[in-house]
Amino acid sequence: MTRTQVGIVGAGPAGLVLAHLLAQAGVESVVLERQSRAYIEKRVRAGLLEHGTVRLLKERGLGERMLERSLAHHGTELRFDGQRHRIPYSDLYGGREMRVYAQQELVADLVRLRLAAGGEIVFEAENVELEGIDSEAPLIRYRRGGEAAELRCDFIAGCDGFHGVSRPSIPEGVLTIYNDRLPFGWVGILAAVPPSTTEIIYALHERGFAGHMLRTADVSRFYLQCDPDDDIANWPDDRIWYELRTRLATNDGWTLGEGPIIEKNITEMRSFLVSPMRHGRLYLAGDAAHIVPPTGAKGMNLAIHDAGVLAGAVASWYAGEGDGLLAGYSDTCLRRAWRVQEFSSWMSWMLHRLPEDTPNRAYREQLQRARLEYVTSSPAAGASFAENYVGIEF
Ligand code: FAS
Repeated sequence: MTRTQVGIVGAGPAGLVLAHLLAQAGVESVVLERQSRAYIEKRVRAGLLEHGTVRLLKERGLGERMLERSLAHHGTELRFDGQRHRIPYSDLYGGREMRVYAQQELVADLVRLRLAAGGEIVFEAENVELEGIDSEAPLIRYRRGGEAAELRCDFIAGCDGFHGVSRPSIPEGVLTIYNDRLPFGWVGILAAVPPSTTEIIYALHERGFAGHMLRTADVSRFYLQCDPDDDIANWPDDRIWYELRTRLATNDGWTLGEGPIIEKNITEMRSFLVSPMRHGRLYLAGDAAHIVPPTGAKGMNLAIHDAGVLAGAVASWYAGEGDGLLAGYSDTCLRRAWRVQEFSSWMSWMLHRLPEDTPNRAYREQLQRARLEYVTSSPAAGASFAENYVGIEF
């Protein structure tokens, strides 16, 4: 059996940032990751860093490569009725910018920096099981290379995402679960084609939502609204490009560059959250505790925010300052999580074609239009959008 102060399950943004911040506070941890290093460093997901996330990574010495290679963004474009409406969110929110940087690049940076600093990450840790989470010495059992292993710790951080083992380890009846599956899904597309825009585009079209995100100078990320239970086999490349061209079209002749599609999959749109985000000595962070629809590009940023709060609370406990911050961990994170849930849900319902069977559909479509016109014409509404999109600071 080995021993550490904090056992971290999951080497995603939450787990890796947590490990770094704990080490900087002199707190030891071991990260247990189910997948291989190569797999997690290739897994395509998020791509937009909020202002607060960039600041945290920079201040903690974790952002050098991100600052070199990422693109700074100062506005976004909403499109409807073939018209383009730019929201200059940096001008509307104190000059704060966002940065486009693929999640897998950030994960690779965090792994490399952690290992270089002598941190311990156990890859391909299988059958992770948590025991004694409501005792003062919880235990993590796992297997590695066919050998059984045990990790005794003071705290366990469940950073193992929505499908991890941490949340289910909390006894029945402890958690209040909030769950809202939206009636639309996204076809997520990664294409080897330079972006046809310098800023992210969100478009509402009568055929459905389309998004033109960016990743690098030669790779672009796109999203197309689809039925949540659709099958990617129904989306051959030529249909994808037809729908993107049609839904993103403008009246001023803007054209979309096309190229080979390197990856495509279907993501459901869900809002999910549990409260409290802890039980005994187990603390949940990131997707293990909450999922937001990707419309607002919030999931990864919220995960990193949780890690920052948890690292501060654990470090304060070890510094002999009592367990006040640990006791307040869940409420602090949930306050932000609910703000992010509300914004992501509001943005999703504003930008997606309403399903045919939506009750009172024609009326709700008018509400959608009124929201779009308000947020693209009123400086006050634009400023509120900017504050939420770039990352609200409580
Ligand atoms: P993660 O899921 O990233 O990491 C959890 C880690 O735990 C994984 O490495 C996993 O392998 C590991 N794990 C799981 N079970 C384990 C076990 N039993 N034992 C050990 N390890 C285990 N967010 C955005 O902001 N913008 C986007 O555009 C966006 N697009 C997305 C597209 C897709 C297809 C998906 C699935 C998500 C997307 N997200 C997006 C959300 C996503 O980025 C998450 O919010 C983010 O990864 C959360 O980070 P973590 O909480 O660290 O969880």
